[in-house]
Amino acid sequence: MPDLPESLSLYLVTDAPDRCRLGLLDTVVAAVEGGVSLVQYRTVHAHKGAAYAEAQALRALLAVRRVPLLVNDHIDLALAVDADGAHIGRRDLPPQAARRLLGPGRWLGLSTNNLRQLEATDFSLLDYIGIGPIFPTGTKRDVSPVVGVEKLACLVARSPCPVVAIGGITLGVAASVRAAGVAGLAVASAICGAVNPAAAARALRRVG
Ligand code: TZP
Ligand code: MG
Repeated sequence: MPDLPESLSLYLVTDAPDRCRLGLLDTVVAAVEGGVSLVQYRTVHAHKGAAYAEAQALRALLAVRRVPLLVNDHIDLALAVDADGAHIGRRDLPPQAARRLLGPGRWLGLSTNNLRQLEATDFSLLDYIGIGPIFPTGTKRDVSPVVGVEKLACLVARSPCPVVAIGGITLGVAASVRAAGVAGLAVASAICGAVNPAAAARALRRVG
């Protein structure tokens, strides 16, 4: 698999299947064809068996394309499908517990919204952080306050590890977000909700 931060460059966060115009798996295949460099499987499934089956299908299709897979929130699912790592938020398992379960060989990312959180972070446990929401988003409920690109640039400058920006990122704002110095753009609806996810990914990939 490629290294971080190269893999972070265009980071696809999977949206709910009914928000993926082509369905989840075909959307991911098209997005990878367009240049997505990593996929985070994010699900709000209450049914863990169904989530496991989806994650396994993603693992299989991404492995042959040599694109890393991360699992959002669920460390058990990440281990069960032999994912490349996991992404956790501030209401998930704490980073120390997540790292203990994942071991040293998988990537771990943590959501971060502000300087207070950044300063309290033990970066020795992490491979990257996700900062957001940069702009308003309709994809996730209960998001933290909007960060904006100026504050993003300040947080990037203070982060000892690579940063992906997330939340409301579309083609129209991609250049301004890249200019903040991030390692990558994390995108859900701008790719999953596109009529042509491959073209949407290709256009985002060309920016920066
Ligand atoms: N975390 C912060 S914003 C967000 C997540 C999972 C949703 C990103 O989705 P979109 O559609 O790219 O705004
Ligand atoms: Mg979470």
